[in-house]
This record gives sequence, structure tokens and C-alpha cells, in this order.
Amino acid sequence: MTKPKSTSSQLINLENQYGAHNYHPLPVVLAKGEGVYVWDVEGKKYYDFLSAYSAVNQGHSHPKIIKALIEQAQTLTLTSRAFYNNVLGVYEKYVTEYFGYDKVLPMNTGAEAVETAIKLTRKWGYEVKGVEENKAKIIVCEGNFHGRTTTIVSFSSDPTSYTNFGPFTPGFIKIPYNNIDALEKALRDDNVVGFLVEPIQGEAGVYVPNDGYLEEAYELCKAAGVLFIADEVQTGIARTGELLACDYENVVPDVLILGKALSGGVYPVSAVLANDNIMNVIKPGQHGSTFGGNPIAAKVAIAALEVVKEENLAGNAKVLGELFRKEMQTLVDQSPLVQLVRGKGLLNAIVINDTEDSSTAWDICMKLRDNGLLAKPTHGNIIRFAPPLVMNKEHLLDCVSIIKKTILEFSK
Ligand code: IF1
Repeated sequence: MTKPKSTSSQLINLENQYGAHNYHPLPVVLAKGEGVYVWDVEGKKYYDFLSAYSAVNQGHSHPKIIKALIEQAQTLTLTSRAFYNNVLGVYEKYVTEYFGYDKVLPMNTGAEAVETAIKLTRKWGYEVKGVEENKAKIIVCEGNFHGRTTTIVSFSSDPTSYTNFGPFTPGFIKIPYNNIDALEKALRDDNVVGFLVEPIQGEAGVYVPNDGYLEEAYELCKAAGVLFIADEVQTGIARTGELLACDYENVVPDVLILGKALSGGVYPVSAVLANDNIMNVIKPGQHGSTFGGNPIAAKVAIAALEVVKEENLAGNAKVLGELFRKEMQTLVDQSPLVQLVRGKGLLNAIVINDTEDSSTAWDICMKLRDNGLLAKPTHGNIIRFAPPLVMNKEHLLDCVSIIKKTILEFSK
């Protein structure tokens, strides 16, 4: 007699009892994913409108990426970097040519890649720019989200991210996002070695900066001899309608940080890309990680990046994103609940007309779940909408009608 399948509530109880309570998930228990769809343990089907925070841009369990994963897993999973292997160099050539850089330093998670970029920039500051040792500073923006390590939360402006995790790492200057004057002032400090910025602030609520902000910031950094470090972990890999969000302003970051959809959500893969004059400050034994650049990660990332091009995911995200925002704008016009819609490509958000601490956004997401669409609020009253980029127009319009129906029928 086969064991009866666990129910959603039984599985939720397991996580509550045995798992750290470091998340507050929407109460839905997923058991299967394919393309734009996910299914819960009871077999109910949903549109995934979060894409694991833009990690499954290529859709859940994309067959080409899964095939690469299985084949490499059956061959050679991990060598460590103590030895060479027959996959890493091939991947390094592929990914550096794909994004137009001399070199890549492969890591696993986005936060590791951000930490790598910070260490690389500091070391460049001391050994190339000539800043006095331990005096290097990196400019960051209010409202940033770059991961959850102790150093990264040291420069967070979100108390939920940093409270009681001190003492904090020094050497960071916080300025307002999307404010060129503030950046220009901060760059007057000769100890500044880098400016770390999200081209669109995801977690802060999909804040799209003014047109030209990235380009002006880049030019100011260049004039000040400061590295422009773009965190494209969430905005990269075609999410915003271009391969990179920086492409909208022809900004080529000195240091490019990638993660999430670099693997199509199949395996933890992240990367830092830079040219030789920067990357060559790292010498053998000075940085690395057990799994960084492992054969599975390398093969999976090649497949994931091939899918982006073969299926024109950036072009699709651009067209469907414009359609989505146009449709959401009609909702803004019709419903007092929705203040505005903003975003680029298929990274969008609606701002709910209620106080930051209200449960309205959450309650709406619960109704969206009941109506077959999964999304989750970011801060307070902002709901992020980020479906897989393999979505087609029919899927999108179906999702638009679910969102409209849910919002127009919603009552507190
Ligand atoms: C969580 C947020 C999104 C990122 C950017 C680096 C990282 C992230 C721009 C670190 C990660 C994830 C982390 C995840 C939820 C999600 C998130 F809500 F936390 F802020 F997407 F907005 N740079 N973002 O967005 O990458 O180490 O996670 O691989 O921690 O809850 P990671």
C-alpha cells in the first residue's frame, strides 16, 4: 500500500516545525513546475508571476537546461578548482564573449557574486588606483538589495535586513537612489573606489530610475576614476526587455554581477565579469569557493544563456511588458485600490493604495492565489509581477484578466 500523499497543510506544518522561520511564504505548497505554470500538491495549477524572484526567466524546468544538468551530473559534478576540468574554460570563453568582457570569476549565489565584486573593487582601488590600505569606500544607494551576508546588510537601509546583525562592515557611503547630485558629491572623496547600483531597484519595489540616470552615473564614475558596478542579478538575463538593464543606456559596467536566471533557476550559478585591468588584481589563492565554476554550473549556464538567445526572451519581455503595463494602467484608471504601475520588460509592480503596514497587498495576493496566479508583495503595499519570459500573449492576457478580476472584486 503506497503511503498517502502529504497535504499542503501537513507540509506547511513540517516546514514550521523543522525549518528556521526566516521566511513568511504565501500559503501554497508547490510540487511541480513547467514553463509558466506551477502546480500545488493538491494538483491545482497556477501561473507563476514571481519566477522565483526572476531566477526562472527561461520557464520552470526548461528541457534544454534540464538535459544539460542531467548529462553533466551523470558525468562529472565537481572537481573543485584544485584541478582543471574539461568544461569550465569552455564556459568562461562562452560567457565572457556573450557579455563582452575579458574575464569571469564564477561563484554560486548572487550574494557571493556581490561580495566578490566588493573584494575585487577594493583590491583594484589599493593596487591600481592607489588608495591607502583599508581606506577604500564604495558608494551604494538607499533602498538597495544586494543579498544577505553580514557585509552586504552592513550597507542596507532596511532595518529588517540589518537589525541585530552588527557589528557592521565599514567602508560604504549611502546616497539616495536616482540622484545624480548626491552621487557627484560622494565622488569627490578620493578614497571612493566603486559605485554599486541596481539598474532597477527590485526589492525596494521595482524603482525604475529616470532615463539617463545610469549613463550620467557611469560618466561621473569614469571621470572620477571609480568603478561602475552593476548588480544585474535580478534585472539581467533579459528580464527588463534587454539582455541587461544597462543596455537601455549603452552603459558597459566596469564590473558586472549576474546570478539567478544565469542558470534558468535550475542550479545556483552566479558570476562577476570584468576586463583584465581589473580582474587581474586577483591572484591565485586570494578568492574562490568550493562549488564556484563547477562542471554542472558551467554546462547549465551555457544552456540557460543559449535559451535566452534562441527564444528571443529579451524581445518577448519587451513586447509583453509594454502590453502588461498598458493593461495595468486601465486598472489604475478604474480601481481606487491601484495607485500606479511601473517597470520595464517583464519586471513590473503595482502600488496598492493603502498604508505601508496594511495587509491589503498580501490579502490581494491571497485572492490572486485562489484565482490561479502566484505573486507576492515586496515592501508593504507593492506587488511585484515578474512572470517567466517564455510567456506568450495568450498567457499574459489570461493573467491580466485574473489580476483585473481579483482587484475589481476585492473588498477588504
Ligand atoms: C531573499 C529580495 C529580490 C538581488 C539582487 C543580489 C541578490 C538578490 C539585486 C542576492 C536576491 C532575492 C533574495 C531572496 C528574495 C529575492 C529578492 F526580495 F530578497 F530582495 F529578488 F528582490 N542582488 N534577491 O535581488 O542573490 O544571494 O539570493 O542568490 O533573500 O529573500 P542571492
